[in-house]
Amino acid sequence: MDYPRPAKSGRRLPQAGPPAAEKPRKSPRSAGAAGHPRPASAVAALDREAGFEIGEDFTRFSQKDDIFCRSFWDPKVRSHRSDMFYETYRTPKLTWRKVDGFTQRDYALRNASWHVTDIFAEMRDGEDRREGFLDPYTAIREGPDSTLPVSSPEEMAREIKYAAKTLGADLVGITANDERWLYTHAYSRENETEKPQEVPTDLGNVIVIAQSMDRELLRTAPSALSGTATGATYSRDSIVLLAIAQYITNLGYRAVASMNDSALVIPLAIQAGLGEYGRHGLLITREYGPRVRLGKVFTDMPLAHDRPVRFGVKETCDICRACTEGCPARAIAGGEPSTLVHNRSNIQGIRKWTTDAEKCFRFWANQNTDCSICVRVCPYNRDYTGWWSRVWRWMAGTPLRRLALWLDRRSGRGERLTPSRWWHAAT
Ligand code: B12
Ligand code: SF4
Ligand code: SF4
Repeated sequence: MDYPRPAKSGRRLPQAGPPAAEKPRKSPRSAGAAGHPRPASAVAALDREAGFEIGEDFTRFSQKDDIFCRSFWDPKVRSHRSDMFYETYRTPKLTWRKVDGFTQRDYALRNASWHVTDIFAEMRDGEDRREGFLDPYTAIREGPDSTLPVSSPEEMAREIKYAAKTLGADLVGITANDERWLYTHAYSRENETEKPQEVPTDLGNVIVIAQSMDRELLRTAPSALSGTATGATYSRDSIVLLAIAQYITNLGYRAVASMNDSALVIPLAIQAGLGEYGRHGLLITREYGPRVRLGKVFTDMPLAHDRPVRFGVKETCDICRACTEGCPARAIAGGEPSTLVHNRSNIQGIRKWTTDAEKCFRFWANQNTDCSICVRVCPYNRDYTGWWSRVWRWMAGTPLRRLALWLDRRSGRGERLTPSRWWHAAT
């Protein structure tokens, strides 16, 4: 398919300082971006607030080792099934399965939902770039020569959040750029090797955004149809991230819009106060539970930072196993947080709940679409516009959480909606 070429105004990313790739991987004590070293005490305090337990053996992660990259270069992960999995996102011959939720119309809608984010991803693939997934976005016009003076980073933070929400972000938080979460290297699909990380090391702040995913579509997981929630939210994320980065650029500051590329976004989102970490390895927000997709904009604009939030998720996960039991691949931890690493697709040296990506991705490849069962079954996955959900969230933040979990199980909230019933609503 002939996707549009890069816009004439497409620019190079702002360059400054040595690329992060040149920095050593072991750097637990210097968590600031290189241009903005933060005192170790400030880093330790933020880690405590965020509930992070990071050991001396902490080692930064290279994107080459995430399971998607491995499914190209690592024969242990790549298979005929994984090639077929990717093929279903492209091929028009989608009628090979008659199972409800995996028919031609389900794949047709899923693939349509990915279309916008795919256009950006494929725009510069001739230059070994897969923007939004392996490389940050470059489709941003040059800014002016002058820079808007910022006298109050607090006011500017309020303003940028207001602007980001106006441009389509559902949730916005701000934190310091943290080298620990930057990938040591990006991944070159063309050469199947590491390539230098592009985010300039002197962009000291990160604006993290969350976009809510469609709850009704996710109720149909596992199905190709439910993948429409994934694709539609990636497409929205791409547009919103680019718009925020363009706004900052128009004010004379530097901004790098990044979706899945460049850095681990969950720890950044936790630091930015968007939510807490759950047993299933995902961010749980107060507003949408785990039903969000995340993105981030790195910038040198002076901005005040948010603080991590706590609303009882850790304590609820301690006694709930809905995701562990619901996962068909048995990929989700059932015990205490630990430093266990299942394989090279997990970051080392952090005590946390960790998912086995090989098992998870094998399930995806076998069923020929992504999976969101762990999001569907999580009791925090609710519609919080309803008063009962808000009462439920309050209960889950108190010693009444066992009762809250029992009520959730009884309600049938996390049960699967058959895809044909989802389609039925259209008629
Ligand atoms: C690769 C990837 C996957 C891979 C494998 C991960 C891997 N180990 O290779 C697989 C296929 C398993 C996967 C599955 C899913 N993913 Co995914 N995934 C990613 C991606 C692109 C990269 C993450 C990565 O490099 N992981 C490799 C290492 C670091 O993994 P790890 O050690 O197991 O660490 C994980 C967590 O523990 C956490 N984490 C990492 N470092 C630290 C540090 C601290 C202190 C803490 C507390 C947590 C934490 O983040 C990692 C997420 O994989 C991120 C986007 C991003 N750039 O962060 C999205 C992302 C994490 N995925 C996302 C989602 C929604 C899913 C799915 C629900 C699928 C779907 N339908 O969208 C499932 C859920 C599976 C699960 N229970 O985890 C969302 C999560 C949103 C949220 N609410 O948190 C993200 C952020 C994408 C996005 N743009 O929103 N994913
Ligand atoms: S996405 Fe599916 S297979 Fe992967 S961890 Fe979640 S429930 Fe398990
Ligand atoms: S399903 Fe239960 S254990 Fe899993 S993340 Fe949600 S609340 Fe925590």
